[in-house]
Amino acid sequence: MGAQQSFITSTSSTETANDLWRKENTKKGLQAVGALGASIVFAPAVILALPFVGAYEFSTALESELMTGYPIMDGVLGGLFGVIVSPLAPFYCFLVTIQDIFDMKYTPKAFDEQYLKKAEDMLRLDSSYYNVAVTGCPGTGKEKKKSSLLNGLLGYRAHYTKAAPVGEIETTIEPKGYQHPVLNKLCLWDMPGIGTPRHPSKPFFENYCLGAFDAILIVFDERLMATDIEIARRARKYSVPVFFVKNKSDLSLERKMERMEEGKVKDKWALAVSQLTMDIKDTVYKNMRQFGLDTNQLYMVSSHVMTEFVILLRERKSTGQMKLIHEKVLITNLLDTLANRKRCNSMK
Ligand SMILES: Nc1nc2c(ncn2[C@@H]2O[C@H](COP(=O)(O)OP(=O)(O)O)[C@@H](O)[C@H]2O)c(=O)[nH]1
Ligand SMILES: [Mg+2]
Repeated sequence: MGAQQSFITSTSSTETANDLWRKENTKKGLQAVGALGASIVFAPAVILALPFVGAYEFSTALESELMTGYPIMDGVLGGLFGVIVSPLAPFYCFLVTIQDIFDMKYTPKAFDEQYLKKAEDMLRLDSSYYNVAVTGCPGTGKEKKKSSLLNGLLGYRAHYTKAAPVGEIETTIEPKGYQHPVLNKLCLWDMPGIGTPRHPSKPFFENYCLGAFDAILIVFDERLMATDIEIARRARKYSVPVFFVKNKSDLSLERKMERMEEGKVKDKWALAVSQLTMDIKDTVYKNMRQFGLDTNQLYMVSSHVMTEFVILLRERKSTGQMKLIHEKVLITNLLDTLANRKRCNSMK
């Protein structure tokens, strides 16, 4: 009792959010059974002890707090009180323990100047910028997607000289900040893959001082991994806003459209988007709800579409013809969140 639910940090890179959910619930189940067992085993001792505890507590109260004015009389009352409540005590202990096991309590960390200093020294992070970390569990080779999204947000095509390197093998070794070419107070950080042998998930958040960023984008392809959940939970402790971004939606839509019969569907793209939304609702959205994460911050995008969209915005050309899912809304919400955050921080 009293011990708060702690974060389970020993996740492996192959562990999915579903695995973590099962693992945590099994642990909670076992803890609940343990609490029930302890309540049963200790019930006789608690029942016998409570009248004595009551008598002692009441009789040794400060003189000004005595109810009758006589310690002996108060002791008798305390003893009687103990007799009355003692049968209920084991139930009470059990209920409090259960509540503790199943309640996820998050106490936000207070703003820490030293932590920020550490991030500034280690990453050469300039806290006068809006710093956004682009992270995500690499999963298998096919699930790689982070640096491309970062390039998309910058409006850089893959092989542009200033773009972050992309490729089928892990190309990001150390965190690297990329200043936005238009919004020049915005710096997007390409982070190494979480949970790779080089960067095991446990110290990832702390190693890279993710708590010092202004926002974190957790990029995934088809499913959320346990380490993605860990990052989001830690971010919540540090009050850093998190955006969950399903990337490579163009590929997912293509696969869906290929399966549709020719001539039967009027707008294949719209139908594919609604099918993809359903898929995401069944998987990622469900995981986010299970772990109490803000499902409003779930976006489906394609890096390639994002790149072309940002280029058109930069060139002040019309984007009306583009088939966007959440590319525009992601940018809008990210910028709004960043602006609000700096405004709040400057008021502190
Ligand atoms: N079709 C498509 N391919 C993508 C998308 N995002 C990334 N890729 C491809 O995935 C591969 C690896 O991407 P990268 O960004 O380097 O992954 P990272 O290691 O997670 O940073 C590259 O070949 C990209 O072209 C996307 O939105 N659509
Ligand atoms: Mg990369």
